[in-house]
Amino acid sequence: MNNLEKFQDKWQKLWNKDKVFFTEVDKREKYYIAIVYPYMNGYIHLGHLFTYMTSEILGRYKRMQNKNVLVKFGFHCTGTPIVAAAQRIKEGEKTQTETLLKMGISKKEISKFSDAEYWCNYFPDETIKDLQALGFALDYRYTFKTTYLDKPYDKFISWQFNKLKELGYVKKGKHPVVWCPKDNVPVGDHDRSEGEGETPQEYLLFKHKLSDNKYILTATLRPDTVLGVTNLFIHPDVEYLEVNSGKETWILAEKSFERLKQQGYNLTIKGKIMGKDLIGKKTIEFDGSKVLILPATFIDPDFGTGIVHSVPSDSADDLIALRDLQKDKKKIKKYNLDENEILEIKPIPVLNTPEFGNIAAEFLVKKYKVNNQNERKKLDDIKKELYKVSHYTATFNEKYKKIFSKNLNGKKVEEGKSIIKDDLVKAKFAFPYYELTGKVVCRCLTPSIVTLVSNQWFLEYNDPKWKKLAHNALNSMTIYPEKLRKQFDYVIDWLNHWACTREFGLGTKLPWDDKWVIESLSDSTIQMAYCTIAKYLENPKSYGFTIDNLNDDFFDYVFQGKGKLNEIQKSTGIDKKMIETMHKDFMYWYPFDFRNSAKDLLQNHLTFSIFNHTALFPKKQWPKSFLINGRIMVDNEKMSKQKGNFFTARELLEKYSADSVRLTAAYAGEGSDDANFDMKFLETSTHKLDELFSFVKENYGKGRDDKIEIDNWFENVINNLINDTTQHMENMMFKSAIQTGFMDMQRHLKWYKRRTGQVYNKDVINHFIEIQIKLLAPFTPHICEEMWNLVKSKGYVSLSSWPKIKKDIKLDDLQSEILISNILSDIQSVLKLAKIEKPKEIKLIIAKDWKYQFMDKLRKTLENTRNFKEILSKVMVGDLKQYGKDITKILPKYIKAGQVTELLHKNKEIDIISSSLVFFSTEFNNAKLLVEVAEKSKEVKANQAMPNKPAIIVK
Ligand code: A2H
Repeated sequence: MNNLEKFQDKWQKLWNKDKVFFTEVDKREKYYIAIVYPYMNGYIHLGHLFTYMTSEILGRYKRMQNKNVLVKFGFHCTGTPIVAAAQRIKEGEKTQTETLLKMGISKKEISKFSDAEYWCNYFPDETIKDLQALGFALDYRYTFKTTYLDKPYDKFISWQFNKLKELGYVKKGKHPVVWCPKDNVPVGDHDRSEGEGETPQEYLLFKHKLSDNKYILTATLRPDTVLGVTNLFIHPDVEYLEVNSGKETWILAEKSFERLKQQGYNLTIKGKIMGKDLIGKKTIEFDGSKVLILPATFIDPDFGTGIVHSVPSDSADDLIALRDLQKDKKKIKKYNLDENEILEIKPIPVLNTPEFGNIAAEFLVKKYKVNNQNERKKLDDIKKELYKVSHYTATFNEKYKKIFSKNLNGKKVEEGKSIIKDDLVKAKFAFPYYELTGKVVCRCLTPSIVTLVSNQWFLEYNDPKWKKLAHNALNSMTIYPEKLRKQFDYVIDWLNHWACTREFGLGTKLPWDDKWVIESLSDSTIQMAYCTIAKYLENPKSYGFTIDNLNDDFFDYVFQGKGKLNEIQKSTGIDKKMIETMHKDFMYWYPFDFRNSAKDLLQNHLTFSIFNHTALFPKKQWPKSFLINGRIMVDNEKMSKQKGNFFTARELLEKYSADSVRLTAAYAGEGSDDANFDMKFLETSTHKLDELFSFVKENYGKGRDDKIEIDNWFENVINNLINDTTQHMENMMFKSAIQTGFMDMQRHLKWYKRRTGQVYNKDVINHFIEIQIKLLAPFTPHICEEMWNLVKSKGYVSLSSWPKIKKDIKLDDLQSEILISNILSDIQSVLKLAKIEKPKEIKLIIAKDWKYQFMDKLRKTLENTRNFKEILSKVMVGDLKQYGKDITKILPKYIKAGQVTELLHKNKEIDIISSSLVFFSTEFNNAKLLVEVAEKSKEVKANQAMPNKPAIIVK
């Protein structure tokens, strides 16, 4: 056991014994941090650890700012993964058994894991052990788990869902859902091995009449352009299906036949037909017009129905395919088409698009210089650009005056699109159809499909009223980093009906329909409110009450201040005072101030949390801030079990001290870019921290009483670093905080050591040590407590106050050391040039007076111009005129550099150098050091001396 490990055991025990992190409501300002809870199918790993460290550091920092800090920690058990894993153990499945064995669970114990509930008790207990071993500053009385296994939490979720239902935010309906055809369940974001964030997108299928009861189907996102159809495009070499749907026959591609069946259509295959066999035939359109079926190769047989209706006025794909054909006489002949008829097909203007005119596609095809339908990149770019512009800015032309249930002439597409859609559906010309926005694979490795489920319960995230509230809440929040705010806005807009129940899995039963269990992304949205009173509800015995009769009235009172206390006391059997205390605690702690997670929760959990808060709590209790962190890599590689760089927290703690692991994780990254856990840094951190400990032990309270220039400098450096580190902490930039608060502190200490010959000023070194301990305390608390104890002998650094700046920073003190370190490196260069290893004498020659005057003038002049002649004329004035020759020689170098920094005055320079002669002498073989001014020097080199850059002569 090394030093660090010894300290960590000792301090963890003491924190525990003295209840250092016990949290109670008090008079101080509060700060509430809500850590995202881990899923309880294993031990926490480095990924968790990295995310949690942000909250842990912040909590310790806020505590040192004398805030009353509550940190939430819970355990997520909801859903099917645990149940499925337990089932696999029951069946003796090999991989699952091995997974547990690899975790270090003994063979004897494995059989216990065939019970899902066992997982939900085992892993929370073990996670607490891990967090304790890592030195997390948590009050474990506030922890809880999800599902019916935690009775009060279960009641709380029932309350939440009853409330949401009352508000009209949970409804039964028939909506498209991402579905696993093997497991027969919705595939939520958390249940996917691929395709997080992908959703069903709604298209309309148009029915183009080919003959009595026979229709060709096409898919579109743009029903608004229905009056601009000029023809259909079909792929000549694709085999299509003819399928029966009731009395009708539909022609479509095979994939779309399967998808329609999955979406609930009763279809049977009747026959097959090649695309080319349909070319030249005509269909009747919605407005009664007849259009030709033509060949095109840009068509994807796996997407939509594999057939497209062409609107060359507003689709660049369609326009260019039409042009390709019009130019291709061979093809026209091949398919027996009438050339004149083909040449006559022209785009039909239907929309007016600002800047693009009434045939937008033509405008863009020209702008992007598209030559043919194979230029996919250009065409895809146009597609994206035009879709947005058309939707938000284009207006319908006069053709839309009479056809639809409302006069749409002059109206915006945005307003009219849904009217057209509804009319087309009513007229049975069109019907909705769904495709996934991208590939989704279930955790069971089966590709997911879209299916329409009825009788399912949905959270109505599509509700415009609710969306508006969510936007309002987001507007009032701080988002770290700010650039991700846009993404939240986007997700709020794009979220749709959310299937919030499952038929099996662990969870809370839907209170009014107990065949359903609430799924895992829906039972975790306002758990932060529950945590504020978890101390009581999870430990009712210690507060002298029972939770047997918790009901909605109870939660109404605690969270919303509604209802009559007397009656609630009666119905729950909980004393009025106790209920009132819980209400007060909640009001004190809420809202939560901070929550962070990796990016994958942005598009679901974090956004859901915003939605649900706006539904259930008043504005002043909406979330305050979210931070999105990157994912952790190990030595710049993705963490993976195969690569052997996947670590659980306990694996790391077996080999390294908690402080080293914490420091390395915190130093891995900041902001939302992926972070890198550097194994070398981890190795060396032990040594670095040990070294710091020895230094503190040897030097605290020792040193001289008199103060010299370098002491002032060091105090100022410390001030600067307190300032910078505090700034970084405030901005949640913890890697930068380690850089300034530890690395830079140590770097400057090295210089101070060197400059003082390790004879420190007692007050200054004491001050440094105390500040260093405090700046590091949120990151490496164990060793910091030990050092604090060494120097202060009582109290906890965890409870001490964050350092403040001692006095104003004087520029001179910092500059003096820059001067000394520059001279130091200049002497080294001169020695190297002269090939002298052990100098006997070093002479420093200070520049002549006029040069100081000159440099000052030059510095000011350079701020305005870099013109040689102009500068020369401004500089060569008064006394300086006589040095014209010298000045013209030295000027170009400074003009090239572009600026001159403010320099120390000659007298100050001489003072500083003179007081550092002993230092230079010890640095260079105890050489004799001499200083002289150039005016009195006989050395030829004296002329080279410049202000703050003495000439150097070595012997
Ligand atoms: B759109 P997204 Cl006026 N192969 O309908 C290639 N393209 C296909 C297809 C297939 N199998 N099935 C459908 N599409 C086209 C009208 C339209 C469309 C206009 C303007 C833009 C536009 C008339 N054609 O699409 O990949 C269909 O053409 C651009 C948004 O989901 C369908 O809507 O973006 C569009 O692709 C859907 O493409």
